[in-house]
Parts: sequence; C-alpha cells; structure tokens
Amino acid sequence: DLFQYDPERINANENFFIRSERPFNAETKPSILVSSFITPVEKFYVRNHMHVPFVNINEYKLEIGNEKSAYSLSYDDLKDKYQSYTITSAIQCSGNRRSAMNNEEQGTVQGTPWYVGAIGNGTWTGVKLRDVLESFGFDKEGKHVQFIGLDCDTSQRCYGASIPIEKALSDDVLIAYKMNDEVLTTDHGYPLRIVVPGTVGARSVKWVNRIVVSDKESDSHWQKADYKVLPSSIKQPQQVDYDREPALQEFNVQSAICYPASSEDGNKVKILSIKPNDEDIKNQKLTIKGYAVSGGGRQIQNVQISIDHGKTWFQTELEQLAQPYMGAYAWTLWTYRIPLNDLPSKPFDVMCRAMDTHANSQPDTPLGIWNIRGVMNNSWHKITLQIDQ
Ligand code: MTE
Ligand code: MO
Repeated sequence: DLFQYDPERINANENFFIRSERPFNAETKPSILVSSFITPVEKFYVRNHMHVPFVNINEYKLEIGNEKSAYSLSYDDLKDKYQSYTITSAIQCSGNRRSAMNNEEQGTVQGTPWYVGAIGNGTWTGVKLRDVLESFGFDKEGKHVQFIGLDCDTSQRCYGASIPIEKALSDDVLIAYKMNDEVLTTDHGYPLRIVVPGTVGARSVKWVNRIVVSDKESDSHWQKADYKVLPSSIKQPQQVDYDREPALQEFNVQSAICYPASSEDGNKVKILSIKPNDEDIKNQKLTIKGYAVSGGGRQIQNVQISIDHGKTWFQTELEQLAQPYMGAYAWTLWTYRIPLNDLPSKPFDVMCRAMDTHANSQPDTPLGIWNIRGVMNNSWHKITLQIDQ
C-alpha cells in the first residue's frame, strides 16, 4: 500500500473541501483563508499527485549535481553549513479557481475542480538554493535546475519539476525545512521542500530528493505535458505538440472573495443567503473580505469590488507587508464594508478584481483565457448574495 505513510489528517473536513483522498487533494475553505494573514499549517491546502513518501531522516541525503557528478548533504549538514533565511510567500496552485473556467460555450476543463482555496500564505525557513549550488561550483553552468521528489509511482516515475537557472540563482528560492516556524509536516514536504516564490505551486517540489543542474528542463510529466496554457482551440490534450508550449513559471494577478462564504463547497453554491452579523448590523455595513496576489514578486496595488457588474468599483482596504521591489511574494488580504442600505433586496452579484504595480489586471470573464487544462484562471471572481434582513 503506497499510501501507508500518508498522515492522519485531523479536522480535515472542518478545514478543507476534500477533492480526493488518494492522492490527498484538499483546498482551504474560503472563510478560513481570510481569518489570518499567515495560513496555519494544518489549514494550508494540500496538493499531492501521489502518496506521501516514507523518510528515514538518519539515512536521508539530498543529492546535488549535474549529469556528470553529484554531491550529497544530510538534513543536519544542510541546516548547519548554510545560513538560514525566512521569507513570507504565498504558494498557489496554477489550477486554483479552475472550476470557474467551465462554461457552456467552450466546455469543461480537465483536472481537479478547485474553487478559490488552492492557495495559502506561509513563512518558509531554509537555505538559499543559490548558496548550495555555489558551494559545489554549480552556479556557472546549465540552463535549468531540476528538482526530483521522493514520491515515485510503481514504475519509478517520480514527481519532478524545473525552473530556469536565472530564477534558481536569484535571492529568493529556498530549500526549506520549516513552515510557519515549525518543522515541515509530511503533507507539505518533510524533510525538505523547494519554495519558488511567485511561481506556480507545481515547481515548489516537496520531499526533494535530488537537485540537478542541466541544459534541459525536467522531463517529468508535470513539466512537459501538464501545467501549460494550451491554445483555446485544443479540446483534447492528446492533440498537442507539447514541446512548443512553455511550462508555466510565474503566475498571474489573482484575487478572490472569501467572506461571506458558505460552509458548503463554493463550486455548488448558486445563491448565498446570509444574515448580516451583529457587528455589521451595528455598523449598518456588510463586510466583504478576500485575498489578492500576483506572480514574480509584483505587489498588489489595489483590489476593488463591484455590485453592478463592473460599472462602478469600490476601493478596498489592503493588509499587506512592506516588501522589496519585485519581492512581494506574500499575499494581500482586503476588506470592504458596503452600507446595508445600498444593497438590493433581491439576489445580486459581488465581483472583485486586483491590479498589480505593473498595471496587470484580471480579465472580466474566463472566455479569453480558457484552456483545456483549466490553469491560470484569474477572471473576476463573483459570488451571488441574498441578504435576509
Ligand atoms: N512535490 C512533490 N514531490 N509531489 C507533488 O505532488 N505537488 C506540487 C507541489 N510540489 C507536488 C509537489 C503542486 S502541483 C503544488 S500546487 C504544490 O506542491 C502544493 O504544495 P502544498 O501541498 O504544500 O500546498
Ligand atoms: Mo498545483
């Protein structure tokens, strides 16, 4: 049983909408996402393609090399011999919000039907990939750095991904051993995981076993034939010349409404009936909350909401960290309070959209960005509310 080392997941149904048990795929419920700036470990979404691998920490060695030579580091070596750094960064699956890409005109997309919760914001402590590569002299060769996980199927195909050498040698890519100041949990990659901030989650390889500097990208399925935005004309992934399509790296600008939210799976809720809470009644305002984030370290400049399908927009209040230029990897949380008197008595739509500091904004519908794998959906997020007075 390959799954025998999957952990017990306490309160999983309280924290997550579970998309599959084996492998375990679970997204954080929206109201939990906005209840703290740092997503608690046990509430952070989990995206596993296979089982959780068993690791004997006394025998574990991280291999670092190229096609010709390899060195290895034990868990303690890695922690003792290199300086440690902590960064705050969101990790977002490129399939986040995939389910909203399904539409009648263009069809149903393929993959795990995530609502808005395949994202979390954590602090990551580890050593810089660059420092490790430099220490073995691997900083002046190769075009890509590949990461190979310990999770392998019965034909020894292991999870893997790669990033361009420029990103790998940047200041920001970590080989992490802590998440939110705790030792990594097995679901999030114990003992070591790669964290590639600002880049789609698929490149932040968990349970990393080998790091390979190469002229080639990873030849794993998840680099070569998945996590690509295919042309919208492609309705069957088998029809594609995958080598022509680039592997996703940085993600795009994204935002979502997370509160109010239903306790039911957001994918299934057509109209969300709510009663304003005591505080809202006292203030005569309805509180709306959500998150926003952009890729590549671009900071969020503003998040706006509309209740008239985009004719007028209200500026929300942002909670964000002061972060360096092109180093804004943490997400932004936002809040807006709409006067209760301004709200229609019939069901109405609330939409949000974010803009980053490079004026990248979100498309109003998924029509222009539809792709069969349903990745990178960043169209305006919409919920339909009915206020019960
Ligand atoms: N690394 C390994 N070894 N195996 C995996 O299945 N899933 C990837 C990435 N790293 C994966 C992996 C994907 S697609 C995502 S979105 C992130 O891990 C999810 O990280 P999390 O489970 O810690 O939230
Ligand atoms: Mo992912």
